[in-house]
Amino acid sequence: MYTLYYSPGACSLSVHIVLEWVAADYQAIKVNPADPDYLKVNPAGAVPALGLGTSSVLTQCSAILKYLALKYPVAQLDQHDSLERDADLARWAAFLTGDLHPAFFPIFKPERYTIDSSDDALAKVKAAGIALVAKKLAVIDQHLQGRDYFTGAERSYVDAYAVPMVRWAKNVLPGGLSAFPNVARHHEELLRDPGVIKAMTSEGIQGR
Ligand SMILES: N[C@@H](CCC(=O)N[C@@H](CS)C(=O)NCC(=O)O)C(=O)O
Repeated sequence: MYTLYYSPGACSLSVHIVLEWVAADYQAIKVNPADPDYLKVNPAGAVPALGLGTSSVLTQCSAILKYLALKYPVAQLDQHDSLERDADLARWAAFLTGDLHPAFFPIFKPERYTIDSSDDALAKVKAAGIALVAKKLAVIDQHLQGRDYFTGAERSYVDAYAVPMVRWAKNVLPGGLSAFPNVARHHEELLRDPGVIKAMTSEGIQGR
């Protein structure tokens, strides 16, 4: 049995969704990433972590999602039908890990991005993060034009990966997702998915 270590609504939600999509046998444990006991599981102090039921623990969201997708090929979340599709999936996983996710860090943890602890300085850091999130979402919005999912007509693990981040964006951007109609459509579709609903309900978070 797998053990998912998560924080409600964090990027770990994507692993929770994929565990549902592949119908894995798992337990989910809510943690505070800074808790000293959790640091023994993931010394980086971040969720997600996935215990494999052995002594091994996987960390890094994108790596865990890919692991599950490859482990359960029948779920078809990482189809290897062409080199181009492989590269496309890798590209979007990298974009979410390296571009979109870090754009939120200044919003959620502004004190890490300035040594000025005044309210004004922190507000400016947050504002910079909000502008960056909007810039990254615009790239995704353009890509999703005419596509149901990131790699075309069928869902992949990258679609699950986007769920928590788009949910954050909806909450932190002044206009929500109004400037990103394709992202909004994709997100609303995923929010109707039974696996997404189950994962979110189990984390005690609302879809909206
Ligand atoms: N590169 C890591 C980042 C994980 C990460 O930053 N997770 C956030 C939640 S979305 C977290 O646990 N943050 C705790 C902290 O930074 O103190 C991954 O992709 O797994």
